[in-house]
Amino acid sequence: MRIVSLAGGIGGARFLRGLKAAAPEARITVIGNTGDDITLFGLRVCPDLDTVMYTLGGGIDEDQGWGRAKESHAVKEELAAYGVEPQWFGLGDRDFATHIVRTQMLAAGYPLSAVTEALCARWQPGVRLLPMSDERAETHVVIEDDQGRRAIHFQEWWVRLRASVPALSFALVGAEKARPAPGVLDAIEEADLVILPPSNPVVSIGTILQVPGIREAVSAKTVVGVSPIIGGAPVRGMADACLTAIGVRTSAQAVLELYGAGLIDGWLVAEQDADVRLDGVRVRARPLIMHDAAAAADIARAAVALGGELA
Ligand code: GDP
Ligand code: FO1
Ligand code: CA
Ligand code: CA
Repeated sequence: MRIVSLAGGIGGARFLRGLKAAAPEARITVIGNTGDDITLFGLRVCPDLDTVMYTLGGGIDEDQGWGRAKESHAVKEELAAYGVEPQWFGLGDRDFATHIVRTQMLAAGYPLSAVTEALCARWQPGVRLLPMSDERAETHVVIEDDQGRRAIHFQEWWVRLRASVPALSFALVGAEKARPAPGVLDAIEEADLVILPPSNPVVSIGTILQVPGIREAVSAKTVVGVSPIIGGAPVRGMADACLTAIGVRTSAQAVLELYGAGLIDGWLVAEQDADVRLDGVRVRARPLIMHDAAAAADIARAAVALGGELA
């Protein structure tokens, strides 16, 4: 069986760990969000790709959900001692090595997809991890504060401001010129099932779907989604601030309507959201909190089973 999953960071990565356990025989291709990517200190950082790679490869900081386990911060402290900005983004020493390798390979002319494959040769995530695009397309957020109305990088809004200033809108800068990375459209076309994990519907899944051609390719397949919203709130993170910015309520119903019946065939919701419905979509209620790897595997098993019913 061939499964394609779009994925953001923590929610996507934890679900994928469950999917590997639930479908050990499946060939899984992951299309990762690169809208969160940022260049810092001259280094290219790809938070969502790295979160998937480290989580599936056993190198993640489990409590934090991003960055490396057993991390130290000597380089960050030294940069701060020079007064170098930004100081609001916490890159660890071990993580720095990943960004150095990536930046060196990009500078040598390798596309991000080839770089990601090279990094995964070390981590052996057990899935094929593809960036959504080799072209740069970064999410920016329009905000308004005492400095007026301006657009800032998504990471500045998310990490420095903790989404405390309302987002007026999001823009994927470079989206028109972005093409799906090599292998992305073929993987979708060849898939028996496409799964939308419980990733941020706006700045993770929504971003991937903005790469020209990806939404159309996914819509042609059997697609099962897992709600990242339970009982009117995100399980973790600030997805509610992202949904509010695009005029969508924070509910499993509203996220399903955002994706739409044209895209989604099956929708897994938590038991308290069992009343969710949409014509053309089969809704199933299940415990959806990924307390641990076993819980994530149960959710993934339910997603694959629902996909099997709908195929
Ligand atoms: P990020 O890139 O690190 O923000 O991660 P993702 O985009 O992959 O996922 C973030 C989303 O995952 C948030 O909207 C959370 O509500 C959702 N999420 C996190 N943990 C869980 C969980 O255990 N169950 C469900 N259903 N959603 C979760
Ligand atoms: N998230 C934070 O909240 N603070 C950080 O300092 C931070 C650093 C960081 C470094 C590398 C990396 O791969 C991820 C990092 N994240 C950090 C997480 C990440 O930027 C965001 O959670 C996601 O991009 C939002 O989806
Ligand atoms: Ca992300
Ligand atoms: Ca479909």
